[in-house]
Amino acid sequence: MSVDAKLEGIELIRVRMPLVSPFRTSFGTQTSKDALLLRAVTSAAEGWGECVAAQYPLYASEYVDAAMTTLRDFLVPALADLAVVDVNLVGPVLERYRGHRMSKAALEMALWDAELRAAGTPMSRALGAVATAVPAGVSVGIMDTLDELVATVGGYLEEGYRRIKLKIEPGWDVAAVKVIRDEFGDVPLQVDANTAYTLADVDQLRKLDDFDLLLIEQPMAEENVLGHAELARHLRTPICLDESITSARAAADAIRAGACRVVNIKAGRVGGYLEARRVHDVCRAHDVPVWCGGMLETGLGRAANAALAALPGMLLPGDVSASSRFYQRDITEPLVLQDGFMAVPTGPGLGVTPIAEVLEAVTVHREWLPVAS
Ligand code: OSB
Ligand code: MG
Repeated sequence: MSVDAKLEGIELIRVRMPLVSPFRTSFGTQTSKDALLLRAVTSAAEGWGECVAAQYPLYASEYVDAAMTTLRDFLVPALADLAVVDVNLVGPVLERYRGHRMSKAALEMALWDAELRAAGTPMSRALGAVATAVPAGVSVGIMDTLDELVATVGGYLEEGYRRIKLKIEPGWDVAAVKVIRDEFGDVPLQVDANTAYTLADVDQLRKLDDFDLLLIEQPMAEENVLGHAELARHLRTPICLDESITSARAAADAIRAGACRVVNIKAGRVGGYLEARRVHDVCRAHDVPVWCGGMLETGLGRAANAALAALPGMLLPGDVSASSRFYQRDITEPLVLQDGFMAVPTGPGLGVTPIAEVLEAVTVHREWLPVAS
């Protein structure tokens, strides 16, 4: 299975892609996507990684410019200590640098893709995925009007999406959920507050209990794990944590504290796909259902997420949507909906590769970082 390859270097490729429509959340409105792609060049194969840090530090403290600096000055140089390209060695080699999980995740992803392509192994198989296709959910931004929300959700349901997630904030919560229930009946529905509430909002949040939501995602601040445990005592709707779950250890602690009954797993947020699998394993051991989150990934991250979403503990549909949810033209062959499901890629590694001309057209910066060894 393993091919002993040496790492020659990492290319950082920054791209900017327009979104098909503005994506509004409680932390801001996004009209384009800045992604940082990593191309790992090894003696055996090339691999691709994607850093999910956004242009601005609004969802998380990491952001693209900081990720580039971190990778250039610390993380990529640390890979000189890697004797061979082996994904299991990446985390340990980077561990002495604190935080910067999205940057670490991107690097691990690129090296893993190279390793898997050299070995001819799909990422889904390496992860231990069991499903060959995963149900697709879609994350729906805050809109100017309820009519606009109904039209947007109606369009997604017509496309075949199996679960709707509404972004909420104070002033856009109960009415938004009610209009979707009134229009579309018992469609699988959940909400995501991205930390927009506090315990003082408990009466408002309790009103959501009337709508049979699958879950409410991250109602309060990232650090407020015990506050979520308190809130949970007042709600029937299960609380799901996203921002708070930064590692498998954090997941274990949150579960023990009673802060969540469901967990959103994002590889970037926890430092990589291997730690994401550990989060999955911890939750599964506690019978806590998990689902795969999204960060407006290009086809590269989208392919990896489809593989992650195929793990056996992924008991709820994820924010695993088609390329067309965000992009007119993805940098890889588009990932498409098939009867409300996303196929798990079957080719070696990620199973998808950037299309050179498309990548070229959206690239705003390239930089080669040789790895001395
Ligand atoms: O909180 O899940 C979130 C997008 C960017 C940052 C945070 C979040 C999101 C989403 C998922 O809601 C969007 C997607 O489908 O990729
Ligand atoms: Mg979220």
